Amino acid sequence: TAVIRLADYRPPAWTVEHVDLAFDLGIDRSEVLATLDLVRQADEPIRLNGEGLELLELHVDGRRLVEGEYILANGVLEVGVEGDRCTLVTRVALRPAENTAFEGLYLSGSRDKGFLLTQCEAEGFRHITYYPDRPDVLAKYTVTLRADKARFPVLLAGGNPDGAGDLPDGRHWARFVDPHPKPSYLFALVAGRLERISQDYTTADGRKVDLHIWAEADVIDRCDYAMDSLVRSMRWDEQAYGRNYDLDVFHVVATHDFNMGAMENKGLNIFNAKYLLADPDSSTDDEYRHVEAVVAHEYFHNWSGNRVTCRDWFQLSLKEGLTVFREQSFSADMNSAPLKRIEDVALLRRAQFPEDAGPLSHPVRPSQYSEINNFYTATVYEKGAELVRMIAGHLGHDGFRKGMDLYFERHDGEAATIEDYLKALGDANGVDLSAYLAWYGQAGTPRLSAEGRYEADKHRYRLLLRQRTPASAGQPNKQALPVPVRLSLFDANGRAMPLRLEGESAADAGERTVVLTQAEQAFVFEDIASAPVASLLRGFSAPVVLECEYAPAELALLLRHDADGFNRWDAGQQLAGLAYDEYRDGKPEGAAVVAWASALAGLFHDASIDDALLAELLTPPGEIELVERQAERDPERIRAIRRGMLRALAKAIGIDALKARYAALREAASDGLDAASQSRRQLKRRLLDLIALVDASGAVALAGAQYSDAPSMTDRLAALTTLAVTDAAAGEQPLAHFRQRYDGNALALDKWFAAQAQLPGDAALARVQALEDDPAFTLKNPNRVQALLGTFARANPTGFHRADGAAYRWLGDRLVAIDALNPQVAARVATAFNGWKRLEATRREAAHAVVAELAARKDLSRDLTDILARVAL
Ligand code: DPP
Ligand code: ZN
Repeated sequence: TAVIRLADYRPPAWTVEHVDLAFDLGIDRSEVLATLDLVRQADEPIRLNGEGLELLELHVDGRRLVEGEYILANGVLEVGVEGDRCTLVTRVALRPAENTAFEGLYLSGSRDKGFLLTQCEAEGFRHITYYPDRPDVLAKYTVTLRADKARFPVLLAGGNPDGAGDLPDGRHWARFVDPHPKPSYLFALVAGRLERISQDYTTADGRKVDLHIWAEADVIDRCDYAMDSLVRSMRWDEQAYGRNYDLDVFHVVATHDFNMGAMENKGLNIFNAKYLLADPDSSTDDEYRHVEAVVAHEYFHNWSGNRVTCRDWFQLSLKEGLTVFREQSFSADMNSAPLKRIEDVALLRRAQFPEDAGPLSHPVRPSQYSEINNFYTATVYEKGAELVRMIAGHLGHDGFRKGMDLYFERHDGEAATIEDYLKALGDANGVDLSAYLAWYGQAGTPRLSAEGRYEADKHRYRLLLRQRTPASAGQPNKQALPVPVRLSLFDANGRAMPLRLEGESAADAGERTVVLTQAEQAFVFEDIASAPVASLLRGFSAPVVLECEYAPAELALLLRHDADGFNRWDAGQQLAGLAYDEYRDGKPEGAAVVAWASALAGLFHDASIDDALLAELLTPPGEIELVERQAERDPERIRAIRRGMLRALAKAIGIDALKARYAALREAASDGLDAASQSRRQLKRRLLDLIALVDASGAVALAGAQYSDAPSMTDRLAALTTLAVTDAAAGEQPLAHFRQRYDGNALALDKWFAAQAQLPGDAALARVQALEDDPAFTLKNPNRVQALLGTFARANPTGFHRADGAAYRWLGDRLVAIDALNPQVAARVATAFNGWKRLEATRREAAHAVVAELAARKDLSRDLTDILARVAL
């Protein structure tokens, strides 16, 4: 397969000033008439991308071309023309109902009831018409939709409405004009039977905007929370970044058939229903937060992505990392900031660190790809957001805002690069940020080692920091990066000490940031009265793995006293890691186990700690992160050790105390969405799981009662999971009840599939296979595939990695079947094989056999082939 390289970038030879698209829409067949006003930029023929299109007509400047006057090969239409401008017209036919890959124009739902929609990022527009389908070609769009009025009463496209009316034969039309030049990946249309909810909004700069959220009739009453989130996002972007919305209408549409989470098409966002619909009866608290976050994310793209877009797909993180960071800040403002930080870092460690430690590792700005769809990764998104966060921290709040203002102003209407971004932020502040560029180009998670030495006679504390990034494919030697380390020093009573570096005259208050720029640097703090405990990387100030040899008592001190909520949690995570090591090494009474359990048992009774934070503190690193603490991966053993630790924790707190607290939380329960109610539900769930480890029958009784009278999905699903994990027989009846209660509710059924896909052990594969026979299961729906197959392969280590390799072979078969329908989904599920090399020998061989066999096939999609080729290495 062809490899595309950043180093080969060349500006477009022809740009598009204006494009006029006229669609005649039908489910089996649609036609697209495209009129492109092209402008020459270089002495080359016009080359337009197009895939899977039936070319009906081609005209250049009014003259119809016949075969031989153009070249059509390998997805490119090539036409040689004289002159510097030309008008090129194509008419093509498409087959939406046959499009199971959900890229380009396709049908969501059934033939009788479903609706038509598009997905163009990254390269879907070439499945709609012939076009220079690259993000650095920005054009103004006029779009006319025509369709049968009864079958397609609603016609939507991006931009402002510009007329609509009836046509003969029961058809109608609608036109849209987008005044803002945009790349083709931001084009969208929707046509079908949809209901809407609407709201008026006036921007800070006085524009009146009609907000509409569209969904099918059976779910339209679940869109209110998304509308509320949208309004708050719009207000927040005005206040935090001075960014106003820029069209007269803003549409958001929900679909159950979507490859991604959501899509920021200009003026017409399209959402996977999973991230738009929410109601207490079918959505968990986590899902409410996801809806809020994704609505915000897509809305924020209107500036970070749409008004300023990416020059090429290598720059994807320019919009995604930045927009994730903007969303994280928004969510932190809307909810608890430390909890949001904990959630985001936990995700980074669970998803991005393993990605960056294996064969799929790539820089935040990759230097090459063969299939761009495979680079919508945790590295580009989540690590990319961490890079923006570091830079924002470097500039400070006001400096970052000044920098962002200049970036938006300087590059409005342009396709920009990471260099442009760093330059604008630096110029606005009179600083040079180019050192951060290395973070964008270098793969792998840096290791930061810290060694503190207290010199009692001189009252000095010397902190030696070292960095090292492990070699990765194509990058044997890594350079030193700027690593900001936010830190505090605590005395033995848990008080933060004033900080004065050698050579400075005045001391800072209890926290400051030092920046490591070399491979190794020492920082000497003066006037330190007693041996301190260092709280390092506060707020997770850089995306690194911290290696610091803390004594268990030191971590316990931070866990008790650190005022930084994130670091307090992280001290607990590190201490739990040490406790894990002791368990692994046969020392269940070791110092770390005791320190961890007794510190948490103490905090359990500390009324000043928020319930949700306590729930997080009571959760050690998961089975997937703990892999890092094993030379070879044996999921059964990891799970057994982790459960042993949790049992010790439950015993240290005491079963009576756990039950009493659970009862009190249940007493105080409400179905409200306020933070306190959500926190109570989260802690309740955690306690139920801890109780189950020491008193299984007691937990089953509590969970049974909780399931029966649960006022919300959060409580219901938590109880269901505890029941199914703790006692298979006790889980049967509630699982059957849940299945029936939510029949026809796709998002609730996804949770039912996912909950069972996670049940551990050797029985898991047979259970998943039986679930494939459920009438609600289909390989055609991405959410359903992710719920059952994706959850099993990624979140059920003991089930997926069974020693006989049966689950690997089964998933291999399914990947081939999914790939024939939807390559993007197949490729995503296939990443579950990423860590096969770290498995213990039997499993490793079994996984390798499957991966190697698949990688040798010649009949798979480019998406899946690319993942397999890299994973197999
Ligand atoms: N729709 C995806 C996102 O918003 C890709 N742009 O992240
Ligand atoms: Zn995005």
